[in-house]
Amino acid sequence: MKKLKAILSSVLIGVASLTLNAQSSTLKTDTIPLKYGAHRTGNRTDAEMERWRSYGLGQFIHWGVYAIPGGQWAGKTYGGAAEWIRSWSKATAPENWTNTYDNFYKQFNPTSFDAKAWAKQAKQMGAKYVIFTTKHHDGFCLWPSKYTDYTIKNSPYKKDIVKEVVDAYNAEGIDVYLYFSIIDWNHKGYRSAAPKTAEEIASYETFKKFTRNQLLELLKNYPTVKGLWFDGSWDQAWIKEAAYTDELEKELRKVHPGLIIGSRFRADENGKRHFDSNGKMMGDYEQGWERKLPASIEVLKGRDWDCVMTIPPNQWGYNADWKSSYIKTDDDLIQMLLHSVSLNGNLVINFGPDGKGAIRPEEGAIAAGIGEWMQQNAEAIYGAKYAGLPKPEYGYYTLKGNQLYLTVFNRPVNNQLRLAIPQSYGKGIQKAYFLVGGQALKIKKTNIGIDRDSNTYFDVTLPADFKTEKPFVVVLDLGESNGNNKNYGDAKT
Ligand code: FHN
Repeated sequence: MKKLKAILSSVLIGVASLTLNAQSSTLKTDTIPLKYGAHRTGNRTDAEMERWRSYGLGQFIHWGVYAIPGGQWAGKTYGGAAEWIRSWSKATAPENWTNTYDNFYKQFNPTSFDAKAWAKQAKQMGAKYVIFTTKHHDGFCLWPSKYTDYTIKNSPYKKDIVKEVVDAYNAEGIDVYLYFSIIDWNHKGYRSAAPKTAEEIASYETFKKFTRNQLLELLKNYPTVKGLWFDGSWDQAWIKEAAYTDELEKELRKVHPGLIIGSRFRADENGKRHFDSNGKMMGDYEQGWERKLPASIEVLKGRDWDCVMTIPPNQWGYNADWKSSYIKTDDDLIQMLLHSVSLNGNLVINFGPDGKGAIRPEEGAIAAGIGEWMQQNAEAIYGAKYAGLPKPEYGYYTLKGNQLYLTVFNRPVNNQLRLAIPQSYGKGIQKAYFLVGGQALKIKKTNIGIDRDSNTYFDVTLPADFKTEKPFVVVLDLGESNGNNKNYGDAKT
């Protein structure tokens, strides 16, 4: 009998190990061997990345010669995003349009530009980082690049705008990230389709060299920058350059330790962007959240991310016409900010200064509105994270240490914030008070009598005489959960 048992158990062990081997070999064959996949990035734990995670709010600035036409020219209106106006189709554009556009730099003289005033306004808004367009798809460089004549140096303004911006923002304690478009409509070697003939390949090589030179130049000229924000990296020509872009990324990181690069820079050898062929993120954070927000924490799978957001529906550069579309309010943007931070992301709000360098009054008012709110409530934003709780119907939770912040956008008519904390959370609410002013709020643990309910309910009472027209923050001090919400007895059914 003993012998039989031993034989049986060895057979079982054999079957188990066969299954395991089969599983691991499946795993093995499922993982695609990659030379240029996501081998360097994702989930960084260094100080630079921790800092990036704590920003909460950022500013994006799209500025270039496209701000001169501002979405219209010669009595005609361009239908697309104002910073794309150079690509106005021949059929609808003013006569000789491309040539007109390519000569705008000769009149680019932004006499109202004041980098210090921009930086002060951004600081007042509460931005912790700025992403600034060094060159957009048109190829016009706002720094005096040695590698092309199409730069600010050859405009009437002459001075290095990137330097002015970097210095002014750094002086306000704001980190700077440089936006850089891979698409460059001005460079002769640039192309969108992958090169095929020897001539095309040679020409594209000049573009690759140029791009590398410019990137190294930017990092050398502005050593305080924290990261590069790549765009226009979707062309087949660029996608097919996995070996080159992988090497270049390595080089950029080497010359600038701590550099932060999002998932838009390069593709793997199978042409996969953002995520490699094995689904791993190819960058320090997910850079695909443009004018959209994730619906839940699950879709993010633990990845870092930020969302870049326009104020009108889809205009990044200056568009003179803000009348024909919905313009987000400061409350809209504060809500998006809370949405982002509550899911571990940063929100970056875009500004498009005009051709003279002035930030339009509407954007100024929005920045001031957000700033006013941030000055009182930023504690719920900077360094705050996903709270590990389901989203409450009143607004958004953010968490820092043992403090849970509830930013209320939807105030209940009965003034009772009923907060359902799952018992599995392991913590309960001990104290509640307004972030602004610190007034203590009445709090009561409530058994609302739902059978087999896995939540503990806390009713926080808002004073009836409390009036506000803005979202407000209630701080909830967490402590050890003092016992589950005892049911009165589950019914037998
Ligand atoms: O084409 C650009 C657009 O003009 C703008 O710069 C945005 C900003 O994220 N990026 C591109 C579209 O993804």
